[in-house]
Amino acid sequence: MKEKIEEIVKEIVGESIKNIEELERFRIKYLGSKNKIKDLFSELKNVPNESRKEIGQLLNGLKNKAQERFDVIKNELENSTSEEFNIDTSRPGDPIEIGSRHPLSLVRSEIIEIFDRIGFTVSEGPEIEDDWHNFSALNFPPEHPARDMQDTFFIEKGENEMALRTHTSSVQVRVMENEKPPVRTISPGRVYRNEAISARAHCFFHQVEGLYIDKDVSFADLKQTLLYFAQEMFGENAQIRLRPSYFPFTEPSAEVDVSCTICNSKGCNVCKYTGWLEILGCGMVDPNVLEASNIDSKVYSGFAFGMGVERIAQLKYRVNDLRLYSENDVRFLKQFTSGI
Ligand code: 2U9
Repeated sequence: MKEKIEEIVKEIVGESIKNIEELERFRIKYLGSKNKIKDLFSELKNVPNESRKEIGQLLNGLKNKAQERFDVIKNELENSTSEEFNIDTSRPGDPIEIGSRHPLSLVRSEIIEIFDRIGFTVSEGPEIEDDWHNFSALNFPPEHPARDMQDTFFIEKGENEMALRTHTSSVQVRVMENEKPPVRTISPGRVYRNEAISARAHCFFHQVEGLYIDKDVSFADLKQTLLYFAQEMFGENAQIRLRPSYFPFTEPSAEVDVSCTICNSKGCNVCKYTGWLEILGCGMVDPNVLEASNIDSKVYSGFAFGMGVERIAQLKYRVNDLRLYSENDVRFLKQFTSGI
């Protein structure tokens, strides 16, 4: 019996306990309801009378030793600054923060879905473009000011002159070159312009441009498509009005206003008391543009439109400082619900 007690004393002293789990294992082994020392206590009745008292005292000493070691280590672990010792595995985990989608992504997706419902596909293309796809094929004359270094970021000078695209119409030139009409597509994407950055202008922004080419496409088709878009985007009471305008790639061209959704056209500071908000540009594709991509302009006609995603987001979320959309400030970004 004495040997057994000594053996357990050695065991208790020799146990290595480095964390809460190991301490708990120690507690169960030496202090728990079915511990090793209790087993020895139950053997006490078999010990001869004359040595029972002594063995009883030794066993009590053993029990105290186990308790002491437990208390000391528990104290050490509790006061330890090391993370490892203090992990409480029964605590609930840290909540995983779910991010939210960027406001421009939300608006872009909404625009894509609206046009998807009337059969428009999505086309994408390169952000670094050649002169043909960004300018010449779109009927920009050689001396057009948009080709100026003041307006466009050129990348390589000389024979292989390349530039950051100034609109995603360049993507649609590629579609016209590669596909036969009917063409019904929208091109969302980032575009670049050589502008000083301010609340109202940025050197890059996002567009969705649309193109529809088929036999007998009319200006009435264009108007109806844009009215459908405005009502899906801004509500069924939204109205549109078209004002004559000019773009090299469309003829006739128009700028499109939507009735002010903020004041119900009564007049407010957002619509500058006009009741109207400018949201897009549009027009019938200039025959020169169709011919440049080998589409017979006597057989086919088409309409096109373009909008700035930031502009729509400004109206939807009333965020006017364009810089906020690209600064990645989490305090700004987390305010937009992703709908998931
Ligand atoms: C092809 C032919 C014509 C796309 C068009 C606009 C009018 C337009 C602006 C709106 C605000 C650009 O983001 S913005 O600054 N866009 O006003 N875009 S018509 O016309 C095309 C496109 C492709 C082949």
